[in-house]
Amino acid sequence: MKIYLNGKMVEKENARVSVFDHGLLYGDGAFEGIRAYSGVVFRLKQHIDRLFETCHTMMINIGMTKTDMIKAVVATLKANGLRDGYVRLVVTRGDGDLGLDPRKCKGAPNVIIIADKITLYPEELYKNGLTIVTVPTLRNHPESLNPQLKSLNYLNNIMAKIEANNAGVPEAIMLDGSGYVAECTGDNIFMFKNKVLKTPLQGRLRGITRDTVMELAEKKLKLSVEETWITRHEFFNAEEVFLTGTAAELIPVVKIDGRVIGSGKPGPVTLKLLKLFHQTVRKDGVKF
Ligand code: PXG
Repeated sequence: MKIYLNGKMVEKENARVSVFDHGLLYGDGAFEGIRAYSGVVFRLKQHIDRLFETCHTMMINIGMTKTDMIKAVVATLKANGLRDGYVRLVVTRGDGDLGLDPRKCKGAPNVIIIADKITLYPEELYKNGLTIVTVPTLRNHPESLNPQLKSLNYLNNIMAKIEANNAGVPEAIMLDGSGYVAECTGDNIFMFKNKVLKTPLQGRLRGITRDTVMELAEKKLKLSVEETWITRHEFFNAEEVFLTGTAAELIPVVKIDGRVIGSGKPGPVTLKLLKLFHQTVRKDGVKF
């Protein structure tokens, strides 16, 4: 396996960063999870825009143009002979000392690109739908660490994932500080009821799959789509619920906190959107 590390392709065994890297010491960095389908990197430009926005807010100067970054992602996929795969792009503050002051990271940030095969939820979960629960760990307050930042600080999502594991379910709903549904640990959440598709307005990452699904619902299915504040009660009483994310694509949810959702089976709108999503991923992106 070849890894892109600071402008060079290196073997996995030699792809190493310093123990003084502030991504390791403090979670001081940003990342993206990107997918390639049959030689098309799905919405790569949007992923690179989000990475640059995260780094801009964190005041990390990546030291590369967006075009160079797009080329580097494609080069990594090619170097590994992958037409379909998962790309993890990581930018850390770089090497500093044991203090948290980012000014001590005087060199360039570390830029790492890994391209690998993707691990997915088992097929039966797409057919039968997920059972999920709400966990006690809240999503970050936007003025603490804005969930819009895809930073290397994922500990609260990891705590929520541990709580999901303890409950024996594959994903978990995280609420925001006001008690509204924010998102799941690594996926956005949608509900469908009375011909309206709704998804949380705040407290969540602006997922690229989420944006795509909202566009498909409006343009192709002519649904009205609302970004708004949504409580658990509304999710419990939805006709359909599903999650979106780069890894999961669209996955139906059939039970939340013991309440059956709709018919208890993946709903027609979810299945239509999943089909439309599969049609769009091979067209909408950077070809290589
Ligand atoms: N919410 C959160 C908190 C996420 O981290 C999404 C939603 C979905 O966003 P996209 O842009 O992918 O539609 C994410 C992103 C993994 C992994 O397992 C995936 C994510 C986060 C962390 C790890 O590789 N998903």
